[in-house]
Amino acid sequence: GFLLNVISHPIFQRGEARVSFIENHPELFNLRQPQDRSTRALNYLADVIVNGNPEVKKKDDSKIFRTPVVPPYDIFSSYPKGSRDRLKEMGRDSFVNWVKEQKCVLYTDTTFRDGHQSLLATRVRTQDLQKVAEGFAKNHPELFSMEVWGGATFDVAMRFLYESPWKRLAALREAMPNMLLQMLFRGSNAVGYSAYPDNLIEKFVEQSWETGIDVFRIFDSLNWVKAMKVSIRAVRERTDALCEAAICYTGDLLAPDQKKYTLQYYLDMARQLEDEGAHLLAIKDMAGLLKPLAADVLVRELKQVVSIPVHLHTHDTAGIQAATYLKAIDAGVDIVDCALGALSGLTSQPNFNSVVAMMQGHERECPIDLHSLNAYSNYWEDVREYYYPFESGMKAGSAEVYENEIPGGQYSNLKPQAIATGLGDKFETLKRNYVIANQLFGDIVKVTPSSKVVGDMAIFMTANNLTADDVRERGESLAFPESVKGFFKGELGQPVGGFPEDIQQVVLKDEKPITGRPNEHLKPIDFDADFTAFKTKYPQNDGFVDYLSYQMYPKVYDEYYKANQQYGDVSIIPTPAFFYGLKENEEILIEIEEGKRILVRLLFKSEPDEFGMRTITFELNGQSRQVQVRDKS
Ligand code: BTN
Ligand code: 3PY
Ligand code: ZN
Repeated sequence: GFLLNVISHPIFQRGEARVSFIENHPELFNLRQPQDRSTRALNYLADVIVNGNPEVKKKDDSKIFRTPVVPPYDIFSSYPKGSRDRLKEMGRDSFVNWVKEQKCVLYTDTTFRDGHQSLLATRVRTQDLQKVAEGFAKNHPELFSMEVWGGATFDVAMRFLYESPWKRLAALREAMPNMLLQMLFRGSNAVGYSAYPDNLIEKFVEQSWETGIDVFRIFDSLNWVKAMKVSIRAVRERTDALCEAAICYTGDLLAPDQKKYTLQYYLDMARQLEDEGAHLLAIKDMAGLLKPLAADVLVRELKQVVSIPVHLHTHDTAGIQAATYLKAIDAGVDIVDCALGALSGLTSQPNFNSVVAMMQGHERECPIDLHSLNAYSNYWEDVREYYYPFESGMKAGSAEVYENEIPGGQYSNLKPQAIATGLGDKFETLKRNYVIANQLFGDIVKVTPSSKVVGDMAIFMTANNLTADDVRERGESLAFPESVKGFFKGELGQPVGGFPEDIQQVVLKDEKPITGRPNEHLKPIDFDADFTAFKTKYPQNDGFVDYLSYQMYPKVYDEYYKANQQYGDVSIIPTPAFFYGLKENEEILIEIEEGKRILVRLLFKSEPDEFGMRTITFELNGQSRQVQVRDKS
C-alpha cells in the first residue's frame, strides 16, 4: 500500500521526489482499508442509528412513510423528441427563433432545483430525483427545460448530503437526454457566495456544460451587468449551450414613489444584456414581488425593446403569482417557471399542474397531460414527507413579502439560521430588521449572495438589539459581520446608485473599498499546478470536477471527502434511512452498484460499553454483521 502510494504520487511520477518527499507528504501514509461498499454503508447506518443525522434536529418517531409511487413508463422505449434534440438539430440561433415563434407558452419545471430549494432548504437527494427522471423525460418531452442544478444545490449537496453535485448532474443528464437541462449561475460568484477568478468562472461554465447543462441562467446579485460579462461570454464562446441572462426584479415598478427600480431601469438593463449576447432574457423575480399588473407592463414593454425570448421566474410567496403568469402570458411572455404541485406554492414556484389547468382553452395553451402531471405530483407529495425536518413552517401565502422582500430560496433557510443563532423566538424581529438592514444599505437588489449579507446584518442587529440609529451613531465601535464588511468593500460589486457613504464609512472604518470588478483583483489560477496539488492532498478524488468543487468550497469539500472515505458514496442509502436510521427489525434494500443490491436489516443495538461504544448488529443478505460505533451523547 505505502509503496503504491509513493509511486503513484504525481511528484514521484514527475521525477521530482527528493529525500524530504516522504517526510513532507503525510498523505502517503493514508493506507486506506480496502473496505467494500457494503461495509461502509453499514458504518454509515450504524452511526445514524446511534447518533442520529446531525441535520435532523427534531426526529418524530411516530412518523410512518408511505412508499412513493413512480408513475409508469416503458424502460425499453426510446425517448420522444424533446427540446434538447431540437436545439442540437437547429443550432442556437434558429432554436431561439423557434422559441419566439411558438404561439403556445412554454414551461420550465423547477421541481428538481428551486422547488425544493425554496420549500425544503435544498435538501432533496439525488436518488429521489433520479427515480422519476427517466419517466418524466419520456412522458413530458414537451417542456422547454428542467431546472436541475446550481443555486444552492451545489453547496447543500456536498455540505449536508455528502453527495457529489457533479454525479447528480451526470445522472440526470443520462436519464433525460431529450430535454434541456438548466442551471442557475450566480455570475461572478458561480455557485458560491463570493467572487472567483475569471478563469475559474470560465472553467466552471465549461465543465458544467460538458457534464450536462444546456441552459445557463446567469444573474448578478446587484444587477451589475459589468460583472455578468465574463460568464455570458464563457457560455457563448466555450459551449454550445444557451445563455439566458437575468434581470433581478425587486421593489414595485408601479409604485408612485419608486425612484430606483423603475420600468426604465429594467428596460435599460434588458437592452444591455441583449447587447452582451444573451440568447434569452430572464425576469428573475426571486422574492415574488412582481404583481399581475406590473407583469403586464413589464413583459409588454420588454417584448418591445428586446428581440430575444423572455422567460419569467417567480415565487408564489404572496399567493397570487398564477395571476401574474396569466397577465404575463397575455402580454407575450415566452416561457414561465413552475414547480410540480406538491413542491409548489408558498416560497416556491406557482403550481405547474394548476397553471396547465388555468391555460385550458386559452389561445396560448400548450397541451400537457394533466393526469400524468398529477401522478408526478403525488410521487412528490409522498417523497416530501421524508424531508419533514426541513419544512419552514409557513402555512399560507403572505403579503408581508411585499414589505420584507425576502427571496423564496432564502426564506426556507432563514428560520433554521435564526434557530441556530439562538434567535428562534425572534423571527418577527428578524424579518423587521431585514427591512431596516436593506434600507441602511441603500435599498439593494437582494438575491444570493447580496441577500445573505442583508440576512447576516438582520441577524446581527437582532442578536445585539440594534436599531438603525444605533448602527449610524455607534457603528464605529461595532464589529460587523464579515459578509457585511465584504459587501461595503465592494467584494460583491457595485450596487445600483452606489453605496450609502455614511454606512460604508462606519462599517469599513479605515479600510478602502474597491470600485472595479472584484474578480479583477483575484489572481488567475494556475490549473496545472493547482490541480496536481489537489490530487496529492485528496488522492481518492473524482478528477477535475472534484477539483472545481474544492475551488468553490475548500472546507466543505474537505469534509465531504472525509465523509466519503469513511462511509463511501452515501447517496446510495435510501432517504428515510439516511436521515432517520433504521428501527429494530426494519429492512432496506441498497443498490451498492448497478445491478448489485444488498438487503440490510437492523437486528439489535447494544447499550454502550465502558468506553461508550455500542455494537450494532445487522443482517446483511441473511448473514449477521456487527459494527462498533461511539455513542457521542
Ligand atoms: C437565497 O438566499 O436567495 C438563496 C438561498 C441560499 C441559502 C443559503 S443557506 C446559508 C446561506 N444563508 C443565506 O441567507 N443564504 C445561504
Ligand atoms: C440562488 O442563487 O440560490 C437563488 O435561488 C437565487 O434566487
Ligand atoms: Zn427562484
